[in-house]
Amino acid sequence: MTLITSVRGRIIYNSRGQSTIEVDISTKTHTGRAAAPSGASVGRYEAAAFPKGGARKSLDILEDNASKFIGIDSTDQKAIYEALKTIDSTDNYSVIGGSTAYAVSMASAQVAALTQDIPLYKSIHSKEHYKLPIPLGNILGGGAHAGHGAPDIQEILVFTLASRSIRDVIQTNIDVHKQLGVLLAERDITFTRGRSDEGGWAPNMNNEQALEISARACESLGYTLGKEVALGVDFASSTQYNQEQDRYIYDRAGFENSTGEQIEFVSDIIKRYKIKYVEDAVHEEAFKDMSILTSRFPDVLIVGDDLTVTNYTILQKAISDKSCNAAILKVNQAGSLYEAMQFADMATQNNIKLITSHRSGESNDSQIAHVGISTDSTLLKTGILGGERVAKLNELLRISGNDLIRGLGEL
Ligand code: 2PG
Ligand code: MG
Repeated sequence: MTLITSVRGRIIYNSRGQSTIEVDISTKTHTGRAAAPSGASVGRYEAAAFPKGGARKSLDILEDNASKFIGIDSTDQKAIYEALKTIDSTDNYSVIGGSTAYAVSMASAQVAALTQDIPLYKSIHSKEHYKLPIPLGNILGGGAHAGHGAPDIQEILVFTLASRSIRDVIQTNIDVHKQLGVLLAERDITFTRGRSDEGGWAPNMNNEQALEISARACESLGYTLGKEVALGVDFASSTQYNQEQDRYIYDRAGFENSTGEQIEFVSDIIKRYKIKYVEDAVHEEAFKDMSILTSRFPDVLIVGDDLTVTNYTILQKAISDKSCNAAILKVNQAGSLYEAMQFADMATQNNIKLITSHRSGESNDSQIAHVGISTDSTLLKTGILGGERVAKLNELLRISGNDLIRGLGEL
């Protein structure tokens, strides 16, 4: 039976050494477990990770209210969401914390799958055919994910446009990352092989140099940019945006952009490096500015992350403003899995491609690989190296051995 019989939480560490919440949820026969990830570049309107009082306070509230989940059917994510709402009626989980909402709902989805003896992706969303998302690798990190001296832009990413298997795709991303490491070491004998939070290299260089050497890494492996492989960029522009001055300030590179200049700056990078994926190219409230890029580059994934924060209502605004043609799906931005799935449905109905994503502070869990499959996500954004990043990639490999799944997702 899939009814919940117990809920237990604890505080553990994430990949950055910060405290986070892990929850075990049991049925009579099985236990599901999930730990919440956390971001460094956090959108203003995403669920609050923790209440005032941090992880300890969040756990205390969960323990006081554990009985509210007992007897709920673990397959019923709506009921889990409603139980969370009886504890916290705020619209950003500022009472119980989005981390606890995440861990409770994901652990319950996990135990539902285990108890029914079906894969998690099927338990999250039952349908006839499933496609695997294409892994989006992080080859070079800066911004809020790396130290002083690294580029201002947060992530340079790589993904394949023409591969035969999920193993090929993962291997290609790893090869490009490795080749980039070789080129960085050749260029600078003081390069320490330091890496950013998600495993991409964190070299001492500016944006232009970082883009140029990343392009060279792909080309020196024999790839034509925009053909077999493509580069992507997560500008995480809210990190650079200064609201008072209404300017984007690039400290490392030593320049500032007005809104118009930012749009031309991004456009120029897209053209020069044949970029196919651009995330948060302008700040998180610049819906109209994003729409300029979306109409200018119909063949590029123009992606909202801090812009759309896995929030159903905000996505509606982005859709009506035509701000993006793709959106990041991070369950912990929404809080519960139920809300994240509402967001995914709305995106799909409106032709917005989905990119299921990790956070820069991660656990070793692999549930997001299943979320990516169940939501028919085009890409799975999950860093590159480090146990917590590879955990998600390895899960895709395990699943791809399953006869029920064929083919790669198409862009
Ligand atoms: C992002 C994410 C993941 P963070 O901005 O897309 O790469 O970073 O988890 O720090 O918000
Ligand atoms: Mg982002």
